[in-house]
Amino acid sequence: MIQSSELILNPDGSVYHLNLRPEHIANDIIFVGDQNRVEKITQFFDSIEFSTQKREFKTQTGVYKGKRITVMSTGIGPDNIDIVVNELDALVNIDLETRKPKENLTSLNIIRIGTSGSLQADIPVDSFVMSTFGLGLDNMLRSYLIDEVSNDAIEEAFINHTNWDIRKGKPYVIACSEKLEKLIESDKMHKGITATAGGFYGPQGRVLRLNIQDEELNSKMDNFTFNDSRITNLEMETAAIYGLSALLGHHALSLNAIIANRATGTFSEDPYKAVDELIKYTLNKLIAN
Ligand code: R1P
Repeated sequence: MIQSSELILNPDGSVYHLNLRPEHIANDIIFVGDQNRVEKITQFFDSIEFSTQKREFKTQTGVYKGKRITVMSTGIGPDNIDIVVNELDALVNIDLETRKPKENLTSLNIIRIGTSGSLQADIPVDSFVMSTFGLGLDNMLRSYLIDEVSNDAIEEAFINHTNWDIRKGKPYVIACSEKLEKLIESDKMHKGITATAGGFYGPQGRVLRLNIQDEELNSKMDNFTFNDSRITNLEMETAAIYGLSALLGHHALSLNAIIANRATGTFSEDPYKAVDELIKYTLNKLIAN
């Protein structure tokens, strides 16, 4: 039995941070970072059956062209992903009455619709990137036993290529769900490795008033290749989503609208339009499932 200090439930039986009970979520779940993006998606729904919000975690469940979908905001960063994915998994795979893991486990389909900065000059602002792998620079996942889901070969190649200072923790690499990749892919999508940082400024190579440990890291990342894959973009959630999903048995795929190009120093003139296009693209691919 999982103690109440370990799996915290609210008085109404909902999980502690997400404020959700099992009946509130669909099997297909879209993650966004920004809580204001939730309604940018559900505005296209035929109906909405449930809405809630606690802190940055806003959730709406409804139906889009006959398919029940949950949309939720994760806020920013891998630490929030630890909360969101563990609590979602508890909703489907732990009996909240007996506080015991269920015998028959459920696999959720999790798709992130995010924004991100491109590291490649030829992946321009307003384009879309699908993450074939998440490269975690953030360490969150290292609290779990990850050897069975992480890709050692890419990890080692990246560590050697960048001369990574291991005092920052050891990068980890996790693949996307092949099932969701096949469902969502098209010529519109760039594909590649998405690097996930544990912060926005120093951890992504931005220098304002503080010196950073490796000023060359972004340029070393943009010329890293492994078996024809390269690092396309840098954001703050993908590797953590892939890692926890793989460990818990869920399918995950991360899509990002490129709103900044770090290689050329450009920013989208209309980032909302790019995100909107990615939302419509993803919803229509999802209903083909
Ligand atoms: C940083 O501004 C945030 O934007 C990006 C990063 O991953 C980080 O969460 O994604 P979202 O727009 O999906 O939040």
